[in-house]
Amino acid sequence: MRRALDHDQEEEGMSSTQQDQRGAGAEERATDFDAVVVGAGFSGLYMLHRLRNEMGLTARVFEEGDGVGGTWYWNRYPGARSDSDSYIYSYSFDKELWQEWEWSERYPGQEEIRGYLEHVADRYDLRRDIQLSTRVIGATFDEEKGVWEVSTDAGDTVTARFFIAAVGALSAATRPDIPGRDAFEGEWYHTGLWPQEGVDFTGKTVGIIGTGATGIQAIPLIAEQAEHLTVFQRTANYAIPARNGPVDPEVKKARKEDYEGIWERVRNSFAGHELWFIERGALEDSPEQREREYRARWDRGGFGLWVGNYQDIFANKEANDTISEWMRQRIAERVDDPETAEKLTPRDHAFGTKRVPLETNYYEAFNRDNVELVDVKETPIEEITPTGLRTEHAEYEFDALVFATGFDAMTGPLNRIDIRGRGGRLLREKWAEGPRTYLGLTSAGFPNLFFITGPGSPSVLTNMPVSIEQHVEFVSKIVGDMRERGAETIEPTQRAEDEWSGHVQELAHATLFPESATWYMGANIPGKPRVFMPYLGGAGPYREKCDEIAKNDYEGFVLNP
Ligand code: NA7
Repeated sequence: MRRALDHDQEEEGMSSTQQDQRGAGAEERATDFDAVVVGAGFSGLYMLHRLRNEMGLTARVFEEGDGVGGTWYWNRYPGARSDSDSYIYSYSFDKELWQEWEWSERYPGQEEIRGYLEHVADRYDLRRDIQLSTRVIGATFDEEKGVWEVSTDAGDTVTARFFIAAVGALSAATRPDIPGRDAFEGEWYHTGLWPQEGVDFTGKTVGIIGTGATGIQAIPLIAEQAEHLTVFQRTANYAIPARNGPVDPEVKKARKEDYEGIWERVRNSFAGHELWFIERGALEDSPEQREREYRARWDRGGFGLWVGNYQDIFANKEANDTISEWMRQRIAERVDDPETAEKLTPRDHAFGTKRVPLETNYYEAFNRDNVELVDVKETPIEEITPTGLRTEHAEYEFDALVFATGFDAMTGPLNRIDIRGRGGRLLREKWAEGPRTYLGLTSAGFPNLFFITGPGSPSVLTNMPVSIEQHVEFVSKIVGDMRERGAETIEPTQRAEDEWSGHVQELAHATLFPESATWYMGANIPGKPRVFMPYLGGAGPYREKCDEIAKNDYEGFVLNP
């Protein structure tokens, strides 16, 4: 209630410039804001900048955290770092910002990214339209008025023409429903909801569940601090060396001089990196040639071995076997104990069909005396106890238990909000069998609702800031074009949505991806529909598709009037 009052006072106290910024005809408008944006991470901050600073619209951003940063606000676990190179894990919309900002290492760490986003919030004067510590709990489309009514856990109810979900794809942290989950009496943490003040594991016995991208970053560092660390692994991963470190000043300089070139290449690439597939099939090369290609990428570190590899490794099992087997050999070389090495070796899925983590000393961590690996497929976790955890074969005691168990990806953050479209229909009910979107951006029956990097868009298969900028810019263009033609609402046709959703599945099922149990498939959440969620067509082609749709008078959309 207090926040609602604050908000009213703020409105009354608006300067004339601010009032001018509301755009022509604002006084007649029946909404509190032109747009409500949910989330103040990479997406929400840029969306606000575009809408308010560039287009002169009014917007309010609601953010659950008590600071900006989104993913980089919450994920403060040891080792939290982007797996994309820092020079492109950045905004590109402002050349000066990109030129001025100095990243200290090849990959940006959590604190540095959060600092960068704080800087962005200040630089573009965004904070005054961001309401922190406020979670959006509901958004209902009023069909008569053509506006969204948005409610928050702080008691606000505001109206807006546009409702923009910049909620992130990996922001709904999940703890698996293991029996006794809440019985543990020691400290427990989820990596995606890490305490702001950090955690000191010195002298402690620690258990960690999960060996995804997060667990793989955290385990070597927790191992260095803790007295003893037990790692509970369900699925072994193929992790690639990150090879982090400072970037050669000459390389940095050359990059700074090639702003246009870099972003032209990155935006039109498949995955939003400066990486390109080898234009041959893996089996067209001799084993010696393949070895050279794999080794070069391995030595360079990073995603080159994943999204810059032979073009057929994602679709042809035999081609994929060559890289999967090559990766298994690298693991065997690095882990001293053959039994532990075998446990760490993935044999149940094809390389690259699960998100490939980057690592720094991950495999070596298992050579330490204070680290133990438990394969929970072999010996399932039966129960979490007040003092630790029990598997089929043994009982473990811990001072602290870490859940590196991931997220209800892509749909989770949206389904946690009661989003009601035409006829009061709930989005999560519409999506009961899996997400249905047009372009991963909109959904039929939910006018003026936009998802930034939603299910059905390239998003998580790409370098996120690149996809985020494309979506934010496309949404801005739609909103601008609507203003120009006097349209009040836009929504996709059922047919366009069906065709797009079918296209997303068709592309996925032509590859090996759906055969692996991944969060891309919803397989990490019991009961979640098994539907491949991201769009596999590539960021560059997707961008072209969006541009073409806009040019063709918003083909697949209905604009009203
Ligand atoms: P992930 O990649 O979903 O990893 C979660 C890990 O937790 C993974 O190893 C899971 O095993 C494991 N897990 C989940 N539930 C259980 C249960 N019930 N028992 C044992 N182990 C379990 O999440 P991350 O946070 O690592 O990474 C998310 C994304 O963030 C990442 O892909 C990047 O894009 C950034 P599983 O593999 O499902 O068998």
